[in-house]
Amino acid sequence: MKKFTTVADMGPLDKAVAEALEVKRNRFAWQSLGRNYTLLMIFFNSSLRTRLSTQKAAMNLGMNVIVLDVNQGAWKLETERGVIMDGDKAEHLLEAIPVMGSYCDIIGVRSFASLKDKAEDYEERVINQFIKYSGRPVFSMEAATGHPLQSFADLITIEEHKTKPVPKVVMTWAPHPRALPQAVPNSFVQWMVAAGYDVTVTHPEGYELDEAFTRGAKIEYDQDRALAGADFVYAKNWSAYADPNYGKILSTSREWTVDATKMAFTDNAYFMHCLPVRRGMIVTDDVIEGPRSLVIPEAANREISAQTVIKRMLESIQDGRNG
Ligand code: AN0
Ligand code: CP
Repeated sequence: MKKFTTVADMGPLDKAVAEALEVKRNRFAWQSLGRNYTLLMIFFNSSLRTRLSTQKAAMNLGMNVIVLDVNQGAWKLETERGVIMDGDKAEHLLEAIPVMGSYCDIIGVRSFASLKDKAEDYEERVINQFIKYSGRPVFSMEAATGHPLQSFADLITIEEHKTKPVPKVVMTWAPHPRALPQAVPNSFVQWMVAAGYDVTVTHPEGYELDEAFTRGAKIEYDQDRALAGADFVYAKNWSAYADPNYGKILSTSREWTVDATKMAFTDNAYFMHCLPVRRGMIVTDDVIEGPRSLVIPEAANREISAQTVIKRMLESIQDGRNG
């Protein structure tokens, strides 16, 4: 595996899940695979889970890990080409990327959408520059339009808990006070459709996602109706995708908050969220603390999804060197 930014990079999902579950059963079986290899994790944005789980995953594989918070201690980076750099940015990404690549073997990048320029966000300019100029395998730790390590962990979690071959998975928009990217919902729907589940997306009008990601899912504007018979409820906020409101908050209605009344429409569904979550906005305390909440095992599976991806990258580096 040379890059990991989307579900297509993963190959067949049944194989990927089987490999992940093998990793989970014995996560220290590949301790010599990563020996003397270095992972560089680059954060343009905050993180708790991705930072810790990915570092742990690399350590399970015997790797060395370097973590860089670009906005804390590094030079401020210019990302646009052709600008006169007479402002506050001391270094260009086009030098910084190959320099960073020279100190490591694999790179993980977290870089959220600006939510200002839709074309730039949906071109995935930042992570694509890392892919192009670093000379290293690159994986997304949430980029502008996707969060595949999260979706892979979500898939593993559903596979561990489902009781039917084709569960009904409902992703519901829920309110949040700040404008959030579409990365998590984009990836989640894409992965769930690719897994062959029965997928419904529900949100207020105006919150339609890019069809490139939702193709194959049902869209239902009535949240109660969408939740009927659900086996898994995945709550998430996102800002508007459709023009002219790209990146804007159109609603903060707490009628969309997932509470016990909403969960009662489901078939005793499990509740999921990628975290971090705002209680009282996205979900009520009783639902997230309840016996059907999977948020903690879901977060724990981030170590497994990351380890599976990094393991595949190490294997292809070594295949290349041996072949
Ligand atoms: C981010 C988002 O919604 O993309 C990260 C989620 C993993 N969430 C926040 O910024 C609160
Ligand atoms: N779910 C997730 O990616 O969390 P962090 O933003 O804390 O990494």
